[in-house]
Amino acid sequence: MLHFIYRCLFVICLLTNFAHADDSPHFQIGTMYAEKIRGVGLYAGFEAEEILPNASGYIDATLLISDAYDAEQPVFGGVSIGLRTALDVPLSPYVGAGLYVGENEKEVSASHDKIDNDHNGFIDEKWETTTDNQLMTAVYPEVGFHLQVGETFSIRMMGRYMVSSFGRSHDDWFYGLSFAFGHD
Ligand SMILES: [Ca+2]
Ligand SMILES: [Ca+2]
Repeated sequence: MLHFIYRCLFVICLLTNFAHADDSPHFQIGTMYAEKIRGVGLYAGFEAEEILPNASGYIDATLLISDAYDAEQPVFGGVSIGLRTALDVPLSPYVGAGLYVGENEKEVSASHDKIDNDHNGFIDEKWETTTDNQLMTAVYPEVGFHLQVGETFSIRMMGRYMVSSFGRSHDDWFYGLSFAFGHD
């Protein structure tokens, strides 16, 4: 799990440098929930304004947890990137779209891979295991409201319909709330 997080932080650092030029990106943190697949999402990252005219872009390190994705290892760690419309008014509806790429991590049997996985000098003992990662990607449209509170703080309420690479029975609406900090 840690290497997911390191990888995500690395990507965020890249974006922070990239987006540093004019407007400093806003730090955002959020949570979301999907009823049908009993999914929970947690994310943190940066949103940069005016990546395109009247549009902001963001990148978040994102954990998605649902036993509909994987009953044994339901925690997927990854990255979300996306774009949202942005109007310079205190309360505004917005639309957006994004992409999620993540993976889980599971221990699987490694008794037939011709590798000494536990480094004890004997190859393919029956208890040897190795780590396997299952990749999931999802694309999503997003709709919601953005509320600017003062100069440095904003709240976003949103729904995103996550269309999963695992198939249509894994698709669901995630409803979320996020908070962003930073100057315009
Ligand atoms: Ca061994
Ligand atoms: Ca082995």
